[in-house]
Amino acid sequence: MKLDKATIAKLAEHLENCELRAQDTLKITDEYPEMDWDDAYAIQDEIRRRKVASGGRIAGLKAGLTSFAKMKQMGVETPVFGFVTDYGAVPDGGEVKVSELIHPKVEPEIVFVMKRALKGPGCHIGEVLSATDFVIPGIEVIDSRYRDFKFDLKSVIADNTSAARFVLGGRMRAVADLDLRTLGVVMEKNGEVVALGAGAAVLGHPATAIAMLANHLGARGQEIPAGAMIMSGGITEAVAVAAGDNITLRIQHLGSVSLKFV
Ligand code: OOG
Ligand code: MG
Repeated sequence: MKLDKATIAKLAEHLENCELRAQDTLKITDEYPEMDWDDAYAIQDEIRRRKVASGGRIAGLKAGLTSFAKMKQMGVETPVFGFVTDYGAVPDGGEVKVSELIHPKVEPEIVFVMKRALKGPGCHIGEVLSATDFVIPGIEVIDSRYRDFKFDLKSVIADNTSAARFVLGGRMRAVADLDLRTLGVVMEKNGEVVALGAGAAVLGHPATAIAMLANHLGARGQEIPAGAMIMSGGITEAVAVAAGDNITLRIQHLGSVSLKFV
């Protein structure tokens, strides 16, 4: 760790305020270039602590930057991990108010719900698949607090990996019946196809993202709890949205899920 506790608390408060007020900021490594990975996750943990302390609930976990399309779009090379909150949940077909966000984008994701806890190190996709209760389709709405979505990995980790809103829906399916690598993914904006992919875009197999999360948490003495909902990461590039847009995600065998921006 390169930053002291007071600096971590100050940066967490700043980033959370930017989120709650829908105000952008410059990436924090501009001012604190010495900050390291532990500092970045410590800032994210402090944001999480603040939310729970003020009565919020953690609704799930997320892996991000797990597909080549996303890594290329954002100019980074390593997955990142974060969390989503109760107030981020949007019902299927529901509305997202763009006035509450800075510059939202949507991503198609395969979402895992676990029946058993998972703990690294050494967690592999066999363990992930045997511990998975079901998968469902999800649209993640990301909204980097950094100006023009320009960040480096440490800054985006501190900013809870741009987490903002999410919608889950469609059909829950057991993983034993599916080949998650070849599931076709189609995302539409106002009835037009804007992104296409398959599950293998996420690290060759989306369960790899869940294993990486378990190993990441295991290295810090934590685990994925039983029952956890986990977003495995955008399969395609994220697509910018504005008020008036309708988004529908269809995933082969998993049905569809949608939301509107108002
Ligand atoms: C970081 C969050 C990425 C994903 O699924 O790749 C993410 C960002 O691109 O702003 O959630
Ligand atoms: Mg995502």
